[in-house]
Amino acid sequence: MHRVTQRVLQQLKPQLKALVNTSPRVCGIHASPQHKQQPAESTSFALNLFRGKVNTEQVFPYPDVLTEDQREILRSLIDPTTKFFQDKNDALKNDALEKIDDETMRGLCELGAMGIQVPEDLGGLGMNNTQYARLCEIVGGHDLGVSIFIGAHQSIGFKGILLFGSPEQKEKYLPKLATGENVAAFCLTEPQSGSDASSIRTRAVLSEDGSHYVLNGSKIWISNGGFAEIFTVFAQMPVKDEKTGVVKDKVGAFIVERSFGGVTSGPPEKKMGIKCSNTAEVYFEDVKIPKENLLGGEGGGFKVAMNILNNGRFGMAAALSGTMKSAIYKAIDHASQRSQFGRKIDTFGAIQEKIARMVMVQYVTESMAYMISANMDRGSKEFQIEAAISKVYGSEAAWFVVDEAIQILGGMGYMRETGLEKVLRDLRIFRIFEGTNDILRLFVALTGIQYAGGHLKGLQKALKDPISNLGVIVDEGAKRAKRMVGMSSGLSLGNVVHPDLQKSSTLTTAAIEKFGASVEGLLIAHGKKIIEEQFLLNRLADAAIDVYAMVAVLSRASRALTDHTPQAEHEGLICDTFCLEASERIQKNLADLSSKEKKTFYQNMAKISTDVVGNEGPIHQNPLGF
Ligand code: MYA
Repeated sequence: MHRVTQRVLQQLKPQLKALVNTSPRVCGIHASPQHKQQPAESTSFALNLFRGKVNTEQVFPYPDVLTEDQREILRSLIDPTTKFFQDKNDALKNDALEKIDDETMRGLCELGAMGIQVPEDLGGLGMNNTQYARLCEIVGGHDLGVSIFIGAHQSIGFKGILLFGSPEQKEKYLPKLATGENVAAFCLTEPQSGSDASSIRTRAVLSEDGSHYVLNGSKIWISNGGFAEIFTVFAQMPVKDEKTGVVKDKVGAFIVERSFGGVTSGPPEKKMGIKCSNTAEVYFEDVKIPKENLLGGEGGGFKVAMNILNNGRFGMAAALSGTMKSAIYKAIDHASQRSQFGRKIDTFGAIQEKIARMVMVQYVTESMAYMISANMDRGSKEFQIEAAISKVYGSEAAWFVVDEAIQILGGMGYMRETGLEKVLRDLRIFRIFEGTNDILRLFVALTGIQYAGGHLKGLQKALKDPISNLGVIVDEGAKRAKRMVGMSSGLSLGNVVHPDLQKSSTLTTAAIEKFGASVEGLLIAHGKKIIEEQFLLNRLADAAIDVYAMVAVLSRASRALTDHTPQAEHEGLICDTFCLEASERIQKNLADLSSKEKKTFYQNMAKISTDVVGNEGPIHQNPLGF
């Protein structure tokens, strides 16, 4: 073994020791089971990022999964769907009336919009995730309130039946759900249980004769909760551990019909936005659920819930990329018509910077959404980190884009009739529901750290038996030795990125190397205590989001350039411009992880907050002193 490599590994030994006790359970949030001990190699690009590794399988070349037939079917639906939303659905009227009228509901059902992914033999359109994403984009571009109605129904309401249902359950429920004869809702959140989803108190107990469960409890903020007929309900249930015989409560998932009796709903909630969608409390009082309506097995409900949410999140990114596109059209239309100071305002740098940034983040969101949907369609099971990233990125990008569109339109943007005011109100909830962006950032950072930590533990084991593990040790040692002398460890995307984008490619690989080294640095510095370092975890998550964004646009723009599409040059420009800015943000976020000044800053922030909370309000007085 090379001398430098040997020395580096000797230095690393005690640091790796600190990782041995890293608990898999981190702040409630912990990684998937395969990542608990010695994690398997993952195909997820985002997970590997935490090891400073590039796995291009999911990201290069930019995936294209549609067959000619699927493309044709989708094309045939785009015009009628767009026309329906332009001619038949009045988003501002829905917002004012706080409901979707019966005719619009009927129209949506006739379009097949209630069963987009239900197999054709069960009455749906049989679309895959990519086709679904394209339709979500149209809905999101016209009316986010309606998108919640149909999204709560199929993206989460009956998704559990699609993903985990038995053939009998599917046959029984999906046909009426696909046509919209029955509407579905997803019942997880409770008054005491929001982000901490496993702390729900609603309970289901098996009847004495074992024929049914008896469900009691209540749920809040349930989309479609006021009128849904079919509910996917999460509840605690007693489950006996086969090994120990100990009975413990675990979450179960149940298909509940309103017609079972004992199911009631509260009045529609008054909300800031998405007003035409119904949100209500749902109460369950001694509801008798047939035993066969359990989903995902006894105590398997938490996994069902997480998988439903993981599966639906890319749809939100797709819908929001449609929302952003509509807002961009409005902003451009105004900026190119409006003259001030003797010039069209789109010729001013201040407006150009806004428009360019709006277009870039829309491009990023769209690139992520279709990359994830394609991987899901290719059968990948490892997309939860990417899906969470797309939800966080898309919801923040859309807020930014619509806010800037309002700014470009000035006074006009603030007027209700322009329609943007409604969209901004609608958008606010997207950073809160389906997993708050705050909890999803922690989820991304901690799941990734745990995966990387598992592999470092593997390295530590290898160091105990260097002879049998020489290959691993030499590779890892060489990587670290190069890093220590400021050299690249040899990562390259050169063979998959188009030659015109080499500069962005180099920025991306540099960011990935720095990212991997930063994760290792965090683990070595904090060990299992990293779970308490939320100031750091947030910055790490932001860097991960930016790296994934860079890779998504690099891949998409490379494909455009390789295929010589008419838009390729423009896409290359977007890609290079975005990567330049994103790499600067990443460098800053990663530098902040180990900066002494920043440490003081985090401590100050924690103290200000603790002081103010302790004082039950701001401590400083008005400058006048009274
Ligand atoms: S619905 C309500 C949404 N609510 C939430 O999203 C709740 C957020 N909370 C959580 O996700 C969890 O509680 C967190 C962890 C993440 C905080 N994938 O001990 P644990 C596994 C796979 O860490 P906790 C709404 O808003 C984990 O590996 N597995 O868990 C609708 C472990 O497994 P094992 C996961 O601390 C709005 C086990 O679970 C995941 O309790 C309407 C326990 O882990 C995961 N993600 O929680 C929207 N997380 O035990 C309408 C954990 O085997 C739709 N695990 O090791 C709109 C759509 C618009 C588009 C449509 C247009 C048409």
